[in-house]
Amino acid sequence: MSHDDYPTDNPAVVTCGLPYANGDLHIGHLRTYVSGDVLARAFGKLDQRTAFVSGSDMHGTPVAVNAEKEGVSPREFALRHHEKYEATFPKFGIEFDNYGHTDDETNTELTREIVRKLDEEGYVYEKEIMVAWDPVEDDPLPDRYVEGTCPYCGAHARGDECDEGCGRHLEPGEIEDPTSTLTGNPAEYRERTHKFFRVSELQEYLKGFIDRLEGTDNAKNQPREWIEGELKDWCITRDMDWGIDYPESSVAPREQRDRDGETVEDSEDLVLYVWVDAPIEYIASTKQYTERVGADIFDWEDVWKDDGEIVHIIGRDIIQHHTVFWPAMLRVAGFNEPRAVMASGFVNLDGEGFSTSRNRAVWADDYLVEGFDPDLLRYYLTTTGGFERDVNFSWNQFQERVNGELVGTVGNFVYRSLLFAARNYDGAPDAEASDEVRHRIESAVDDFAAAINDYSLKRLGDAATALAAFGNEYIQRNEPWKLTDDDPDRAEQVIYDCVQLSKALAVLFAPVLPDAAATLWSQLGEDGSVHDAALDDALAAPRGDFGEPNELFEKIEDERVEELNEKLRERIEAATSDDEEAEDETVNDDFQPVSDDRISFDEFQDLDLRVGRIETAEPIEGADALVRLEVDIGVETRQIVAGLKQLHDVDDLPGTKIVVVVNLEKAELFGVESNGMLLAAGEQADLLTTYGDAEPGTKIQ
Ligand code: B3M
Ligand code: ZN
Repeated sequence: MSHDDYPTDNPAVVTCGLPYANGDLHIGHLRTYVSGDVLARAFGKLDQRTAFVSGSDMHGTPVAVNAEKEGVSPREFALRHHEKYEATFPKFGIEFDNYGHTDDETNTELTREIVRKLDEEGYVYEKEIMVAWDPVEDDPLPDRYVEGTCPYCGAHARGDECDEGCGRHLEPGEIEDPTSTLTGNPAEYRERTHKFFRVSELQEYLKGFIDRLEGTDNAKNQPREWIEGELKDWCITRDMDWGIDYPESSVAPREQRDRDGETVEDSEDLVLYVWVDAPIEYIASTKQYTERVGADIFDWEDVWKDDGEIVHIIGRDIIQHHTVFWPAMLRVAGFNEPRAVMASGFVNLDGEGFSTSRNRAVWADDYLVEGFDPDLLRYYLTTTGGFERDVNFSWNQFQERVNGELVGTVGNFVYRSLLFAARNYDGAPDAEASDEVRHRIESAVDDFAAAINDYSLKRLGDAATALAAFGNEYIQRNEPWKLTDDDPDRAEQVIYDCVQLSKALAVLFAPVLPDAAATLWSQLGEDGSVHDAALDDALAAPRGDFGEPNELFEKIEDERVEELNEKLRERIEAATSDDEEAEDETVNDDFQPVSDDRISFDEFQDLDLRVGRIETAEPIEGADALVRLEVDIGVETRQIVAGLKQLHDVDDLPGTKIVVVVNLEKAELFGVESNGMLLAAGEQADLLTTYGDAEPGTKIQ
């Protein structure tokens, strides 16, 4: 089945992945929300009826762990962050039609209803499984309470997600060598009874779904491997008390056994896994919107139960949840399936990942305090790279894009056009648009609509910037300032064209640059709001009178950029030295305790460790972190797969000397054979190398 082009007669819902209500927002987080807002506004331009919704993700261990560290209740902690997010988004022009949260009544009720339905349809069963437990504290260790090794790729992983390696969702009990993230205690496993959703029975449905799915290529391709492989059932309950209770309020039998098989008293609660109730907020938030505006304006059931266009905008690390578990739930519960999933790359800062703990971030609040217009950041995030690609942010690159494109191309064109028009004609001269300009605007409008249908926000922004570049070229080529005396009619014609182009720019830029487009619209003396104007208005006649304009964008000076870079450096240094001081005073409890079990020298000798040199390195397509390396180990060249992509610049790897375990059994990662393992320290995968000039092949002893 292929879908009709936008605009369709059906209502649409554009959603953004729900932010966990557990910390401050930085500009990297804003990428998906800005993108959602741009798409929703662009749909509006096409006259596609749209609701733009999201909400805060209040439950789960990402919130519970941080609340516990702060010593406050998860509800109080999450609500505080929720309120902050709700206030921050509009400051970046991100205007949700509804922004709720997963702990509110609408979502709680809807979640219970949907889970009850899964149960009634026979898609839920109970199973006894071994789950991680802190034996010292006698506490269960669900999801982010535990970390260890991914059983699929060997990377360091969180309890429910291989966030540094293959990106897979991990089921309870799957993680190897688990330790508690709070106490550092090595975990043990205990038997518990949990509820499972029979995702495996939906394999045929999901195969069809993924063929129909639109959006970005990563979201359409990456899940194939999971869907076509062994599709496992999904554990939908957790040993926690923060979350939504399982609808029947208790799961029987509730007893648990300790290691010796003794039954011990059950003091823990069981709630739904956060990934069950989180996406349901997409529906709940739409429902709240309907409750507010009335079903005649927007009916949530039309979209979710009848024919609607559901578009999810998410980070690429949560593709599996949105293309496997979520459509499976929707299917069984009798709801519509998503039409498209757009999965974005991450945002890096000066070439490295953002780091909340190292204060290595440009915080949303900092950006606003610096007094920059949100439009500048929106433009940068939308048009710097394709949606799937990681985008690098640096103040220098930011300056370059703002000064070059927004000030130099867009601002320059409209300012000189409107100034000339105001001074010579008090507004738009009396003329009609030339064929050349009319056709050029028509083709920009076509590009804009095609970009929406291809889910390419970059192309959408580029269509407008290219039109401004044409405007500059047009005014330069026609030199109206030379014509006013000799050929006044021709001068009027040229300037009218420029005013028409400016009006088209206001319409086309409205999704990406909502503030600047609104300013331009009023500079043009147009009635109403540019945000209510349709795409066709790009070609409607400019209204008439207007006075001298102000510049739309302000140039960012070099000194300003130096200042901003300096501030960032100082902040990172301060955070790093705080860390060092803290480490000096106490034993660093970030590290796992050293095991009491010793190995013999013979056992150590079994390990064949060699010096290697990376010859080539290339990212493995579809895998978030994995890189395929060819490594010279003296006696031969080996192919090794390692989780380095997000932590190192892949192009810099060739030539690096490394340490390789050469007698490790072969493994297959993402369908690529790995013949050996390289050694690296810690989460940043700091590569082990040699101090002197030991040649590849040299044995390490
Ligand atoms: N709260 C955030 C994340 O994993 C998570 C998204 C939920 S979307 C339904 O990126
Ligand atoms: Zn993995």
